[in-house]
Amino acid sequence: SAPSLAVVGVTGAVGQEFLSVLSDRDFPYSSVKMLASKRSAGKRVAFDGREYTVEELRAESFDGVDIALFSAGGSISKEFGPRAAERGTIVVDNSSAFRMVEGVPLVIPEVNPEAMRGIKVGNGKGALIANPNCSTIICLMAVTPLHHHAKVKRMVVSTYQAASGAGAAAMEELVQQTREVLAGKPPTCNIFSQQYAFNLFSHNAPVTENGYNEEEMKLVKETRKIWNDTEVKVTATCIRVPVMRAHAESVNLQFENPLDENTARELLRKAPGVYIIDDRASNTFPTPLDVSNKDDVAVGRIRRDVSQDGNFGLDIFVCGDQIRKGAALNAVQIAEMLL
Ligand code: 11C
Repeated sequence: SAPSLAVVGVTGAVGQEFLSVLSDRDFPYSSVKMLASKRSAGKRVAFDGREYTVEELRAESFDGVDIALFSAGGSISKEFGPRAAERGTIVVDNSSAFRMVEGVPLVIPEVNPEAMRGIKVGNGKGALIANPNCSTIICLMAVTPLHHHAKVKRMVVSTYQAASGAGAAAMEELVQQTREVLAGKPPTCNIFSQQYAFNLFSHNAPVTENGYNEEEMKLVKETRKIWNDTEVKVTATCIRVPVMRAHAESVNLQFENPLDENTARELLRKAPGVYIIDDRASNTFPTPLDVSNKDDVAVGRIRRDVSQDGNFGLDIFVCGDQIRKGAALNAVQIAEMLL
């Protein structure tokens, strides 16, 4: 029979996207609980042509729930994720709370589905499964097919990250600031500490002791876990740009084995969830708007890195919808694999 579902953080940007992805993909369900903090309890949300009342999240909320999709921030996940799993619920968690915990699979279905082998709805056992950070998902969707062919030795990532990564309120702040700046008024800064419209800045995640911010270190650590490769060298610089909901990433690759750009293009053409926009003659390459509200990740600017010898280096440019493949879609694809 179809599984019972719960959506935790249902009123947030990713929570709302969970609902539209579940509906778009005709995800089978017998029932669905809409859960959020006390502040949002009582609100109404629409799903599949019906209205639901948002309930306050409690440990008991998970009794009888087969699959819970969480996107309510790391502290809620830490508090309620393990309690849900103890009650027999399989938790697909979008936060960073459990990603690096040993034994918790960190999964991109197109990349490492084997990591969640044995976890299934119907055997009465709960589990935690982590959804990677959006920048990691979007990057590895494009790079993994190349990695499988020629083995990445070193990867240098520079991101151009959208407002949506900081939530619905940040998206509103970008619109409000744009209006204010155009009207000659000082911009309101609530979510970010500095002007965002008509500007860009280093990602707002806290800077750690080594000088990298947490977002950058997620790309380093999560890539190693997902590829099950402790040797791969990864470095990243993450930047917030005034774009609404899709991240862009410039990726420089060094391979152990040769890989020419035509073979790379062929590999990417065949890769699931990836498509190519790479027309040099018309200067047409991926943009955040191309992929906004879309499932697939776009790749372009596929070219040999002239700073490296032979065919051991490539540069690519990748764009992916942060809320969809970067979060909600990836989590729902994980849930589909549980059935
Ligand atoms: C961003 N990736 O674009 C971040 C937000 O670890 O899930 C999500 C942080 C995370 O700002």
